[in-house]
Amino acid sequence: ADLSVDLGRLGLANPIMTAAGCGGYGVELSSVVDLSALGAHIVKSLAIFAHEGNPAPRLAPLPGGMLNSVGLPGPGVRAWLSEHYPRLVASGAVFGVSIWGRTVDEYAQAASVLATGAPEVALLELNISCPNTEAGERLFAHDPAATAAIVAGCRRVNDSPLFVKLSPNTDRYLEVASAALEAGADGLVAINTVFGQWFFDGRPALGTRRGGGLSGSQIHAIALRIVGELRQRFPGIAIVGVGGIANVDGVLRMLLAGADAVQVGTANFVDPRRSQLIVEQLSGYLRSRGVGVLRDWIDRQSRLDR
Ligand code: RRO
Repeated sequence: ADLSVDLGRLGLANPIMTAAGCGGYGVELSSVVDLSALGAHIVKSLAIFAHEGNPAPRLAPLPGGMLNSVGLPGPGVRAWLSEHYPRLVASGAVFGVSIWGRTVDEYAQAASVLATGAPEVALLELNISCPNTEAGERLFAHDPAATAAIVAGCRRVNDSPLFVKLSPNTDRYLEVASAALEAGADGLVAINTVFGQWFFDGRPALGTRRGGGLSGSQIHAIALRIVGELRQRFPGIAIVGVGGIANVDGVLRMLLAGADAVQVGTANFVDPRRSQLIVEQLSGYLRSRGVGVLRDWIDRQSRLDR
């Protein structure tokens, strides 16, 4: 089947991507996953500097999902460029890079290093919504003006398609999305993890007391709702849906909610081959129904919905 999708000026062979942070830097997966079979692989958030991340434990399993306070560890964009980028290019994968910073300028610096050093990067995901930063509640994703400044700063130095990853932990995500698009973003990714905490015997499950990000099936309905709201508000804009997608049913739900493509996150922690399996499931689903083109199926179902 033809599974191709268009995300504005970015075309993908199929709508399934790995979610940032859920497949490392790609090379870790390449012994068990054919990265080139994915719509795209998204590299874990990188900053202009190397960063250690949070104290252990950083992950706590929950029924149907998990809680994380990983805290943005990473080698920094320059080390990634020399250590990982060449191998990712050689894998034949289409890949994007997620970036983050403590200031507007740090986002632009990371985007600038990638613009010169990494021409094969298919998209940049601006991660303004990690719940595990020191900024705590004062995330960029809660602030339309800061978001616009980050997008404009990156846009100035980098021509790649820019996607902004929105937070479910604010009621301002529509305003933030609007500011991002006005400042030159190509599309939106929704959602990052839902801020939460979990206790065992009165002790926090994570090494950080304040809590962390909840992911997996428990946030699926929230992600579907926010993607639906974004689609209504921004009809022609590229939207990537992420949150609790673990199989083809989740993909179809998300596409019908209005996403143009999806990302698979937590399910990859259970089985690193999950994203690739879902591509195969999607093919099989369409084949068994005699559908040759995914986009035709989406159009037809969306009409039935109305
Ligand atoms: O590294 C993390 O703790 C992390 C990030 Br960058 C993110 O965007 N979302 C998340 O749940 N964890």
